Amino acid sequence: MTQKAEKDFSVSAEGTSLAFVAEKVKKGVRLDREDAHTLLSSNDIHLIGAMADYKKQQLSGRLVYFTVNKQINYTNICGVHCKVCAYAKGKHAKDAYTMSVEQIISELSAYGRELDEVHIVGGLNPDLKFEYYVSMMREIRSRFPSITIKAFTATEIGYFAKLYDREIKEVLSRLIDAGLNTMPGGGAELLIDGIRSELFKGKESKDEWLNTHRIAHSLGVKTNATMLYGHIETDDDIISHLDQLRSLQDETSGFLTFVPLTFHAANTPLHNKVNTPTGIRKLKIIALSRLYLDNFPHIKAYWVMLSEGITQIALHFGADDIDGTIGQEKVTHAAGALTPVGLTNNKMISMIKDSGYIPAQRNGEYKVIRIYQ
Ligand code: V47
Repeated sequence: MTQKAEKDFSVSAEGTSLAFVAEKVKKGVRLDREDAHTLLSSNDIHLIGAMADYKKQQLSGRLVYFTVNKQINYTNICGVHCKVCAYAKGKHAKDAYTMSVEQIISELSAYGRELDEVHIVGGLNPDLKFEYYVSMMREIRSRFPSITIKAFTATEIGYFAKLYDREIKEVLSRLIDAGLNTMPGGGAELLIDGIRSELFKGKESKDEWLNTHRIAHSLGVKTNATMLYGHIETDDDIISHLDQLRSLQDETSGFLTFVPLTFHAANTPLHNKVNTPTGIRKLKIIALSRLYLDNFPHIKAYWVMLSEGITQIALHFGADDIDGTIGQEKVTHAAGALTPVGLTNNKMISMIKDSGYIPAQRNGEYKVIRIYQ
């Protein structure tokens, strides 16, 4: 839905390269890589925010979306040792676990009928059978018929295909038949093979990650895409990442939301070896995402990784979604996140209202459940 932005923005820095980018934004001209570099290297934070907010309001008006959701991490056992991860365990570790399908149902049942979405993701555990995942989908669907099941990153789907010797299309089709609705955007990390082999050894290549999303889109499954930043990447790597996602979206229109993820280094091999992004850097990344990914309907400010305060400001820098209540977040908290592990519905609503926007409660496919005027 394209709407007219409520207000235009004025350009304070006439004649600069950022003013040139601003003119393109006003005219609706697609940004190129050089424009993206200009945005990332500029300190005119007010103009960057105004541009991104203008674009956001063209796409979502004054609505900001949130969902009442629960994250389920069904296992922390993982055969791959990503250097960014503090969550994965070897199978003999004393705190290694795998949830049974009954345990998953019982965790969800504790939330009654209130949940709009369940977000399921886990480690690459070689000891689980494919039937475990199928029955997980089937049981959740039968017990919670109207919930959106957002499950399994492209990394997990690719792993299932290899482990169980099936085509990706077949893996996805079985899971869809059993109840899967959408896929989360995890595992994208940075779509740069050099970075993948340095930090994410053993994970799929960037083209494999993209191709799994291509196949999901061809089966009618909408997906998200993430980007993990704040480790060893350059600005050019970030722009390449966005560029590849924009091209795939031109081809399939299957992405719903882009989710920039801020790296947390505690308890990982990169602890004390990287510079944590500053607040301004986080806001520039959100704004760049909104402006560059002109074909993505939504940009998510993930409060768990940004902090609640920066999330509210991010709503003025192009984000139109703050994810959900979550229940109990584990992956980022294992890596030192200081945010709460979950938030209440009322907190979500007040964060959005206090930022001057209108909260829209949604399910995982962006069907609006309630607007809080
Ligand atoms: O894929 C791992 C990242 C992702 C760390 O699709 C880390 O709506 C920061 O994908 N510091 C999982 N990040 C989370 C994710 C996600 C979250 C919220 C919404 C959606 C969505 C997706 O977390 C992993 C990895 O890229 N991650 N370790 C860390 N130390």
